Amino acid sequence: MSVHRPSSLQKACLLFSLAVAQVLLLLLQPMPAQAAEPCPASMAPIPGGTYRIGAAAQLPEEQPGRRLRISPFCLDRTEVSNDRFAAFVAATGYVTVAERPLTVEQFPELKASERAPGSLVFQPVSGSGPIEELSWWHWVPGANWRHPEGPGSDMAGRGQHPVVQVAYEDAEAFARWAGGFLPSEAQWEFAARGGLKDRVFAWGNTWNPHNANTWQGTFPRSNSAEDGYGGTAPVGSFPANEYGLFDMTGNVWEWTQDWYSVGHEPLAAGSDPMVNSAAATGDPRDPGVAKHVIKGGSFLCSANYCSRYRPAAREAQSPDTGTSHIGFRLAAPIAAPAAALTTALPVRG
Ligand SMILES: [Ca+2]
Repeated sequence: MSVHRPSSLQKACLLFSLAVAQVLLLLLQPMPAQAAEPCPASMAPIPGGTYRIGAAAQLPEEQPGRRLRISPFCLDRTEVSNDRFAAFVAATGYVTVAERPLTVEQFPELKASERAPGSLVFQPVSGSGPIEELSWWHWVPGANWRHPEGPGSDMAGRGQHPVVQVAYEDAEAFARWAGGFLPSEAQWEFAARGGLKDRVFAWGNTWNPHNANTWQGTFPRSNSAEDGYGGTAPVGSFPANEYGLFDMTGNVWEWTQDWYSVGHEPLAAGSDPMVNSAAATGDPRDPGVAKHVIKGGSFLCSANYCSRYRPAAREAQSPDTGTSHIGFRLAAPIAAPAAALTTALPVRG
């Protein structure tokens, strides 16, 4: 009986067919599901958790409030930069509050010559005499986000610096365009703490001027700029906290949604509270003006005057007033399940 032996050509064809079949099988395999990113690329996932807002042994307005629960959310890794704000303005034609003339309805006491658009600019105090409180702030016609210190200043070389001279409604308009929202004070402070429990600073309990852009020297006269910057710094110039957030301390103050009171009494208990009504809030230094909470301190915060370069620190700001040291960053809902994030990220609060 003869046995058919395959020729070399037949063997080669058989091997080729097997290889093709294997490739086809691989191609037909279902692809493993791609894990959805929890946040947009510019944002860090904040895992959520519980903490007590505020800080004992600090300023009166910071006294500890209730223990709060924060749900996971996303937060911009950096403050919104001039380049990012410029993209918004280019796309929408938006005109900021500081670029609009002052109306008779809003400021009936002003003469026509005093209604030119402008904003508040910090200027160091010279001389050695007594210093009147807040005398370092000057109304400068022509100051706006494109000219942060007035007509003689511009954006050259500052595309990555945080946008300033933005009023609250400017920040809200940007948020509507970009798809996000301004964080609440409770969210902001939780994120600034980076999972560290009851620490004075965003990195621990020991001050380090090289961890944030603040003021070194005697405010408001002399700034040695030991940290490398006398004014704003490009966003992300200093170390991030444990959640990957930059400049939660210093550089510029940041708008939050909450209305300001001295202390946290108006903040309700429970999850993700926010003081979202101006009723029964206020700043005793400026009665009758409802203000928003700003957080984080700025390049103007010094040990001798402000010292508000701490997560618990807070200030009040009139919503219609931008300055040369206030900016913002956005938050957004998180896409990933909370349980997965809690496993992936440190939660120590
Ligand atoms: Ca500085």
